[in-house]
Amino acid sequence: MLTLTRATLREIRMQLKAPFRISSGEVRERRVLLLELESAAGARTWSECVAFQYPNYSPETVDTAWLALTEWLLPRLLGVPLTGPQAAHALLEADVRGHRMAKAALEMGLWGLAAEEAGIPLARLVGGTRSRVAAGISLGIRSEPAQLVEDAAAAAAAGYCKIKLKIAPGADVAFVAAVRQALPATPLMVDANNAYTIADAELLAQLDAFHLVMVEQPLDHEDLVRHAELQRRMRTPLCLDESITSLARAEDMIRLGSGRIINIKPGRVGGFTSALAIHELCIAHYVPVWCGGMLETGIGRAYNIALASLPGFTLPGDLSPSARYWQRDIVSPEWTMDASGDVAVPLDRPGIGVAVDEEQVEALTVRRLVVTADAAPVAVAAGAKLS
Ligand code: OSB
Ligand code: MG
Repeated sequence: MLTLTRATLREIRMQLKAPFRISSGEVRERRVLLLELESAAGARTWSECVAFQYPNYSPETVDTAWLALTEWLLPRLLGVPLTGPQAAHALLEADVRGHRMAKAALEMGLWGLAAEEAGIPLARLVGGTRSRVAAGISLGIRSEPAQLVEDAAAAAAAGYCKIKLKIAPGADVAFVAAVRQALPATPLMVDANNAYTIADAELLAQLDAFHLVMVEQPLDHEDLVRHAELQRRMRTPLCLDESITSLARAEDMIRLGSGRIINIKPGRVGGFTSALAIHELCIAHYVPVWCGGMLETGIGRAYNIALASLPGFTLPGDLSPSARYWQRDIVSPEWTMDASGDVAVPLDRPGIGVAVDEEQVEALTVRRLVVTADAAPVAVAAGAKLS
């Protein structure tokens, strides 16, 4: 039995090495919600919520996740014996709509905790089969094509297996053309983060000329129907990110033909149980998947790397190492990549595979809250009104 007895929520702030721009905004400093979890058996681990400061990627934010975790999610799991981490998903879904990033932070942490308790690597617990995973890089929007070419050339030289270019109206076809000309043979893709509408179909179809591996989430963050129409009008595979928030949405995508590839971010779909189900579905339908990123610290990356070691993750993930975003990461060892663009899956140590630099975390903490099983009955009673 896996019983969560204590959770510590923290918000830390970390400065990115360089501002990261997507179509809906720019991040300079990352506010990150971390969880530290303890079990009745005395195991302890860390997990991370992928929500950003502003609701410009999904409706959730650091502050809504903090609220959801403390008010509704932690109270229903603290002190409750679980047959295993896979039992948490249904409990977190019951009568709480949405808040998937908050749910995922807790649910994934339970997988980390179970791996600690079992004394096995997280990658093994989830069914991973690879010892190395291929890393791609995501390059933010720049004001001039020449700057993007410079970034992309450096990424190719560093060995990245796939280069993703963020695009937006005014920073699209000419930018992609310049990079393709400079790097004729590099696997390239673009990610629009919802910056277009179906009225832009002709412009988007111009991207077919650049032999891209895929075009990620060009249309609305909740859309499936218009993506299906766009996919019919383009040769390049569409990949959905924001629109896939659950197994049901993945089934809808496949049924409607809204895309041919899925970016699985476990933190976006409610956690590992949901991510594993989507992975299975995609294997059954020959839909390639890859693991996306959310500018995580080394804690969040540990979960992504464990997931990416599963057999259906056949495309390089946004798994760039610690030094890509951080002067100093909060894990040791920091995540690194070899010259062929591979990240080693830490199969030589139990749990999430890296140690958390707790002194550093403490120094970066701006708020902290401890919730224990003893305190839970109050909140459980409040929640009980719902059932
Ligand atoms: O859509 O994948 C995205 C960063 C911020 C917001 C959205 C996205 C991204 C990334 C980052 O592409 C990838 C990474 O974490 O390395
Ligand atoms: Mg994306």
